[in-house]
Amino acid sequence: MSVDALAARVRRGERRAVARALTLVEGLGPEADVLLTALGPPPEATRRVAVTGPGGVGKSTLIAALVAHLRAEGCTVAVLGIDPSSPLTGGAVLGDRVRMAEHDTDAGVFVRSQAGRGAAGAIAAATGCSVWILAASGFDVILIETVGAGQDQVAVVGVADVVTLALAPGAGDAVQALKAGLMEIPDVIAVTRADAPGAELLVADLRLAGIDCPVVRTTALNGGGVAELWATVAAGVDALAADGGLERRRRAGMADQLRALAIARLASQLPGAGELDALAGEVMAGRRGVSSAVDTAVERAEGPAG
Ligand SMILES: Nc1nc2c(ncn2[C@@H]2O[C@H](COP(=O)(O)OP(=O)(O)OP(=O)(O)O)[C@@H](O)[C@H]2O)c(=O)[nH]1
Ligand SMILES: [Mg+2]
Repeated sequence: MSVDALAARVRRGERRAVARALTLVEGLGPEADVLLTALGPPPEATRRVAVTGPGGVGKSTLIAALVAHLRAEGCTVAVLGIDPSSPLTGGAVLGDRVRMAEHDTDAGVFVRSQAGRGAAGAIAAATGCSVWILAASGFDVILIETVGAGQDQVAVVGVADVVTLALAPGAGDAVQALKAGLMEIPDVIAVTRADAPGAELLVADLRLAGIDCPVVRTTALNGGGVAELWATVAAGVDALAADGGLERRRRAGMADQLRALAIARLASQLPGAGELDALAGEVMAGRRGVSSAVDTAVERAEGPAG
């Protein structure tokens, strides 16, 4: 099938074409560029929402509840799960599939898991391209699940209009990370498992720490707080859209992805360990300075990039 034919089928929202297009862009090769160009800019109205947070806090359960809420409202939804690269949490993929099973036969829901292995920049770029395709195929809402709560998250969440941080009772570490500036302040915080002891303590903790973004308590298992969470998230996107901030934010997210990819490419083009070892020897023997050795390393890196 030609790329133009694939693009046309993606625009009609044909599921198999969407799946194929996603596989294509995950490779980030030249065909991905051709496909995205053929698709053209996707509709702007699609809401792109990240749900991020430490492992096991209830992100997938919350997303399944959001999907149910959105479907009841008549919205179509695509879910993009970024598989954790950590072997410790690698089992989450299957769990996600099981929890989404109730939506399996619903044509208004599309679920895709994406490998999270590789450089943060590459993951973010692949996610950005996937979001582009899902938006082009006409979904009203795209939900992106990512595990993590540190700086490695920043690049991935850059593809979202609104970032929801999910925190469960007992998430003292995450509150510390927020306070210390190790984690970007999200747009919205969902305190998950609000039925469990400690939820009020966590909310109080966040307030004490001076974190002033909206905080919504959710009990995804019975749908509690899910409508309120969606209303808060949607209001966040609408507020951005109203003053032109949405376009700026999406462009900044794209710039972040390009920067991360460029850094990853340059890093991969640096001379190998042997060459660096030889340069180190010259520096240590006093034959040249550190700065000059770095110049040489960078010159050699630039070579293949043309
Ligand atoms: N009591 C209670 N348990 C919940 C709630 N939401 C999720 N859980 C439980 O929390 C556990 C983890 O839920 P997941 O949705 O898989 O969490 P996750 O953040 O997606 O996990 P990873 O993808 O592995 O990081 C499961 O056993 C859920 O049943 C809730 O609202 N209340
Ligand atoms: Mg999950």
